[in-house]
Amino acid sequence: MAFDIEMIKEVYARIPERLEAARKIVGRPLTLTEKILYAHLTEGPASQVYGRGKSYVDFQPDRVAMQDATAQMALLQFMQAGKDKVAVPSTVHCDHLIQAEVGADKDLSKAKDKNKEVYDFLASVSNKYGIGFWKPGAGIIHQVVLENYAFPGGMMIGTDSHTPNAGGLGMIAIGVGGADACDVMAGLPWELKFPKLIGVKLTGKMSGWTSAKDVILKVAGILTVKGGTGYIVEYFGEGARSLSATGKGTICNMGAEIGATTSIFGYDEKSAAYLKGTGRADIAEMADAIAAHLTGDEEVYADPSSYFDQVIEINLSELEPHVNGPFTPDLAWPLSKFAAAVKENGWPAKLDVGLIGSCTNSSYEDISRAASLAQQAVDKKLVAKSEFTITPGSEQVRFTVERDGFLSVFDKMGGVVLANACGPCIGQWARHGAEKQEKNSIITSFNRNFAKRADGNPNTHAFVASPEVVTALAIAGDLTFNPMTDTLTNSEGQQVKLDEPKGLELPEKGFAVEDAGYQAPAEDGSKVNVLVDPKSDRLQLLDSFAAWEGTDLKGLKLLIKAKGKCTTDHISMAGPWLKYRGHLDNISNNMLIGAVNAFNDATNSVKNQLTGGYGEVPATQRAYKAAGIGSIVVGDENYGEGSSREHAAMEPRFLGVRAILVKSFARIHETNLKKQGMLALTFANPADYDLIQEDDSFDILGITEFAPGKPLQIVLNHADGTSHTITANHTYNEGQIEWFKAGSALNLIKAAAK
Ligand code: MIC
Ligand code: SF4
Repeated sequence: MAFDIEMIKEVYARIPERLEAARKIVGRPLTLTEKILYAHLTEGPASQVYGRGKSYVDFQPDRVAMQDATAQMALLQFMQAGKDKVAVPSTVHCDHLIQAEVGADKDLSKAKDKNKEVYDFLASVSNKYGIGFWKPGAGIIHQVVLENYAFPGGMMIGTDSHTPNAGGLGMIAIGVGGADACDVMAGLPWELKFPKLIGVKLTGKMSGWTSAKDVILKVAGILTVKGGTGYIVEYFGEGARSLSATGKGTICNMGAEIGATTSIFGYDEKSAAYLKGTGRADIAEMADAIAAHLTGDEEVYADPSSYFDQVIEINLSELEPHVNGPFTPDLAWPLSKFAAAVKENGWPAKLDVGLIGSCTNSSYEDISRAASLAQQAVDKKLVAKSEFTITPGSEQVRFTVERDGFLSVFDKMGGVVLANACGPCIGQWARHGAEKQEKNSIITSFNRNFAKRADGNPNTHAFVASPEVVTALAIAGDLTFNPMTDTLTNSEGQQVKLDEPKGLELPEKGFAVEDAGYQAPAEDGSKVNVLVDPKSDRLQLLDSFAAWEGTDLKGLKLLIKAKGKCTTDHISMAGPWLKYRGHLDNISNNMLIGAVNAFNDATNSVKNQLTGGYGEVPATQRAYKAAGIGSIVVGDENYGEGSSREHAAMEPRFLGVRAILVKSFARIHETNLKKQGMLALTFANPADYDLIQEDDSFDILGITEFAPGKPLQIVLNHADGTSHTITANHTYNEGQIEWFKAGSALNLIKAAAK
């Protein structure tokens, strides 16, 4: 239906010539990642070698995808860019704003009602500017993209950190902020620092309880939440070829949890089968014709350590199922060690809820394997002890698994099918009793498990595992149950054991769907009006941020010194705040409310240096803004980890924070800050973090000579009259410095359109 065969033909037509140029210039065999990146250079055939981890490079992505919670800001920015139509095929997916409460139908119709204004806005902007629109209920962005748009050898960006899901089908797919999407839709190049490469060699073959999810759960344990920063992860080997395309998608999806720029698998028979299974036999045929270009060179895979910056090897035949958590996705436990970890750490062993599905794990294969366990529970007279929910990733998957009887099996087990949407994964979960903040455990087949993420309760211990393991543990109602070794007592008092899960990669009768939920844009959108009610509390047209005043920044107050993990969920919480994603002023009231203040270990309580009293972070910052005083935010390692939401950068910018000074940044967030005209700085000496005191004010010096590679100096003026001068590094290149000077990257586009 919605894919663009002509565009793919063009991409495939230029690949051979581009790769020949790249091979000549680079002078050695190429990884798959390099092939796709070199085939998408703005400059055309490569004229130079780009340094991994060094060179900023302009790319020309083939497509853009946006989900409703980030599309609002992306499109509000695009509306200012002065263009009639998007320059590359783009889509919007309505998936984040649907709250899970009782079940799919009722929840969906309630969401349509509640979010009408936002959906109407997104539908009309899409219609006007030539953007494909996927209605609420159509599915989750990454699943819909995999089924309809992803193609081997392509390159896309998406305003969501799990965009890399499309790497399962051999595409370089990267999560970005809305401002980046706006650039590409406006026809500008997209800039990325040429990534370093991690090679993951998969040998052997999985069996039994192990699934693709366990590969990434294991990799997350090895690399940690920071370990992928600045890298693309390329998977290869006979083990890789044995995984289904959707299993590969799961692995790439969750590469976001290790901070990787993206992850990718080469084109193989499984990719071809998935393309055919999803109605794209023509693309499979085209890909077959250039198959050698859609995977890394043989020499590379024969001697990976000569070509990758880091190599990991995993033997799938020996890989155990894993459970990761709580509170962070990189705390990896092999199933055989998990029960002991639960007991030793005092985590609640009683499992309250098991949740399967989401953009990470809702393929036909996942659902069929989980259903085979649910069927066993029914056959063996086991009554599931935990609540159980199923979130299909798309209407096409939902329709097909319903047709094939899987949903009715879950129903017999007491499972509730939720809407084809993000739901509990992003805190859109009206979980009854969560407000009591009781200590409890849940397990999901999702990707993230940060504190408070699913239900807002800081005491919910969330674990992540494959849908199979989630289902088995939900049947047992007990986190210490190991389905591979333990038995359960059934309703007749007998001891029974669950057999290994079984499933099918693709439906035997093919996929089916009645209404996939797609709406094509108008051919000529010039007559379409986009209305934003000035009184709306959900949508607000944007004003430009002010240009830099041309001087060093002096007398900035410390707003907060954040301690420990500070993800985008801490900086701009999702859940109840998702409703304000199109209204910058309103959403700014959640700024940093989840960050822990290093001086009192409290959240949302910081000292107001003007009054000496303590107040909420947004209110304190609004007081500085009203007084015309700038401020600074100090943070720890991997600041801004997690989501692509640029609200986490726009809110501080909007409220008058001038600089973010941290030990290290997560990639997407650092770029988002730069795009919005903010100073994103790192401590040259991380121990200087300890010098920052609660009553400090700051002078940032050297901005008048702001230049690539040249550090800035920051004077910390302490309340007792003493001071320290520290060095702050930055990664701005020439172009990015211009964004800073103009006040934002968008201000430059606007100026050029005039
Ligand atoms: C997430 O998984 O955290 C989200 C919600 O999908 C975000 C995007 C957002 O905040 O809207 C992401 O991963 O980028
Ligand atoms: Fe939605 Fe969760 Fe996937 Fe993000 S990770 S796109 S919130 S399902």
